[in-house]
Amino acid sequence: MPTTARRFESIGYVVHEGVAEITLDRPKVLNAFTRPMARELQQAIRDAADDPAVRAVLLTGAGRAFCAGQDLAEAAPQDAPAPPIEDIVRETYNPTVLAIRAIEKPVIAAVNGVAAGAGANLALACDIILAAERATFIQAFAKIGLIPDTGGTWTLPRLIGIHRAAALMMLGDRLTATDAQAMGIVWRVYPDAQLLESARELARHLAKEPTRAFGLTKRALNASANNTLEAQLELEAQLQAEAGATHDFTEGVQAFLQKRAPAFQGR
Ligand code: T3D
Repeated sequence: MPTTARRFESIGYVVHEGVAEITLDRPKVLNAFTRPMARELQQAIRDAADDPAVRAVLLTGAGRAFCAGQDLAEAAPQDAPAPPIEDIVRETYNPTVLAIRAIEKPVIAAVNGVAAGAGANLALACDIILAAERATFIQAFAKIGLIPDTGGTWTLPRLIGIHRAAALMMLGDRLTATDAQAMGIVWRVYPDAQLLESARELARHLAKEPTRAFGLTKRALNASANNTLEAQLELEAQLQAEAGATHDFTEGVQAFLQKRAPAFQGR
């Protein structure tokens, strides 16, 4: 199967076997976010959304870290006035989180090392989080007098409860991958050397599944945060109508009745 790649400065973007693999690639500063890197990541997610050959997305980091959050040299330059902090949040993090939640394809985070500040909350925005044994998650904002952003105050209390979220956010403790798994943040933990191949395997598996239904599942999960049960039940009925009209539904049922493996096409 052909591999396509797009050139960016601060991220890698490769499409292979239905998977867009995006690599945060500023390893000297632990893949810390600059505005240009965020713009590239947002473009890469748009590319993945628009490309029918892409049916799953994998997000990881180059080198020993996943992402150390905001590049503090950019946020607080020594030789120039600091840019308005809220502009950084609005331009760098908010659109990135919304893009990850909006793309109707599964997004897997392969957290290969430390995920700090916005880097930790970027991982939380993804659909499935895999982690290397060496990975750690740090709500590092407390250490520098900021509040958690990148959607962390929305996702983390929903995942682990408001009190555990508050403790992590106020103490800034390092959470190990196994503790994050025990709390329900991480789906699976792998030995360091096996993480990337395991994540690729999972992404390739998802890319062959009924990915249109996964997109609709994601839409339902996104909406569940604000819906009443009644509204959510009605949304499920509407989305089920869309799923029921797909090739993949017909194929899935036929394959079951004919006792063969289904060949899903994501449509
Ligand atoms: O504008 C705004 O700020 C609003 C947006 C906020 C969003 C946020 O993400 S705020 C939180 C920002 N992130 C942090 O505060 C984390 C800072 N980094 C660390 O605490 C540590 O680096 C880690 C715990 C992540 C890892 O520690 P360690 O000991 O494994 O690595 P290190 O030696 O600290 O870092 C290695 C290099 O990366 C080092 O550079 P050097 O000395 O080799 O030239 C270090 O300065 C650089 N680096 C790490 N994190 C950042 C960074 N450079 C710039 N910005 C970073 N965030």
